[in-house]
Formats: sequence, structure tokens, C-alpha cells
Amino acid sequence: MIIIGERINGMFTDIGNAIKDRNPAAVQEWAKKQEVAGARYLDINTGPASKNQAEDMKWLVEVAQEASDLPLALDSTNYDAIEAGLALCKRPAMINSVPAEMPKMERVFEMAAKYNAAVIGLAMNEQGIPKDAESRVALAMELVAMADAYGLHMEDLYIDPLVLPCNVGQDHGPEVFETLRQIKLLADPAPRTVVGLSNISQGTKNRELINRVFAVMAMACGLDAAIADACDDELVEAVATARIVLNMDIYCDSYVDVFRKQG
Ligand code: THG
Repeated sequence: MIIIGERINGMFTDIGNAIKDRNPAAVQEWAKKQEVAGARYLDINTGPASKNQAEDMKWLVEVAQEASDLPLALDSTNYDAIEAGLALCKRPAMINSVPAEMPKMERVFEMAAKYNAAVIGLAMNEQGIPKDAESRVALAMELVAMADAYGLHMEDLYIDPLVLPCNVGQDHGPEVFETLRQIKLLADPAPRTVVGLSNISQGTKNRELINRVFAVMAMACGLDAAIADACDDELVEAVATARIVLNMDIYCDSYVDVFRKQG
């Protein structure tokens, strides 16, 4: 599982203030810290307070790229903001995200082709997030079909079954795991999978423990990537260890350090 560092998000007070004041320090500090900790992408989200999302996204992309060579996952529901950011990305980026809805899928898959970007597709549509795995998988299939129609390779399509906080949507947990398993059967080669990991523990005590347990359980169901707290050392250690026990990496005594350096 690769980690997409979640921390450059205007929902955090320090990043929200950095955007407002156009002060790059906090953004660049988190870019570097997440890279050293083992992140392989940086999620970039202007946050709920942004008044001009395209301008804020452009600023975040430029400032983050000055501090880190990691590719970026542009996280917004505003596709003009995503496109403004994509035009500035030095490396192939990830578009985060698109639901299984027309005409949003057309706009996003067209942009992905133009900018050679990967896409996160959400298992939701106009009716919201379905409860059961079967309905989530049906939406995943719509995303697979549209991605294929636009020539996006399956390794560049990341399907997100959508994780809800376990204190409000506890019954979604097993459905998410089953969805992750079934997505791997939808195409050959299979699309990839991603979750917003910290969603599972929002509003709970024991946040880190819940995140770590969910991460390794999801990895056993085939999870490929997570937008997550890369600076939680014990999360990174748990992920590196799960890769060993799942026979995805070859054991050596320094396997945690190897994972941090190579993802
Ligand atoms: N799927 C996809 N993208 C996503 C999500 C997803 N992007 C956003 C989010 N979910 C993933 N990123 C975060 C970032 C932070 C938190 C949760 C998910 C978080 N923040 C603290 C909180 O809400 O308690 C904020 C604390 C603070 O303000 O300091 O937990 O699911 N594709």
C-alpha cells in the first residue's frame, strides 16, 4: 500500500492560515516531513474556507513542488481548480476525485488523458454512498467502463469504496472490505484501490489505533493506496510489516527503513 500524505489540506488550521496569508513555510515543512516519513504522493486540498479554489490550488501546487519531488494528488470537487493545478504539475499527478456521475466522469477522464494523470473514482453517485458492497461494486464497474472508454489504463484508475467514521457508519466497515476484494475481479489487469484512511476514526478516541488496524485489514483485502497520516510512525511500521506478511516485499531486518525509502 502506498501512502498519499493527507496533511496539506486547508482543513488543518496551520495550512488554512498558510493559504490565507500566502506563507509557504507550513506547506513546505509538511511536504518534506511526509516525504521523509514514507509518503509516495502528496494530497493537496485547499480546504473548506477557500474563496478562490483555483488560485489557492495553483499556489499550493507551486509551493509544494519547490519543497518536494513527490507527485501530487489534487483533491477538490471543483474541476476548474483541479485543471489549474494540473497545468502546473511537473510530474504525472492524481485527480482526487470523481463520482460515478455524468457529466463529471467525462470532464475528469478527458482531463486525465490531456495531462497524463491518474484518477480516483468514488463509489458514489447522485443518490449518495450506497450501504452494501454489491451497489458499491456496481458503481465501481461504471467507473471502470468509462475509464476504459477514455483509454485510461487500469493501473491509473484508483477506486475508492468510501470509508465512513466507525462511530456513525459502523455497518459500512465490512461492506468496504468486501468491496475492496470484489474490485480486483472487475477487470484484468484490475483497477487499483484507495481509501481516505483517517475518515474511519473521525470523532473517535484512539484515532491512530483505529487507523492502523483498518489499514492492515484493508491491505489483506487488496488495498493499494491510502490518503493517510504519513507522519504516524506506527502506521508506517504496521503497513511495512503487513507488506512482509502478505509476501509483497522480501523480508530483511531493516524492512521498515527500506519501505520508508522506496514505498
Ligand atoms: N477519499 C478521497 N479523498 C479524500 C478522502 C476520502 N480526501 C479528504 C479525506 N477523505 C482524506 N484526508 C483527511 C484529512 C484529515 C482528516 C481526515 C481525512 C482528519 N482531520 C482532522 C479531523 O477531522 O478530525 C482535522 C484535525 C484538525 O483540524 O487539526 O481527520 O475519503 N478520495
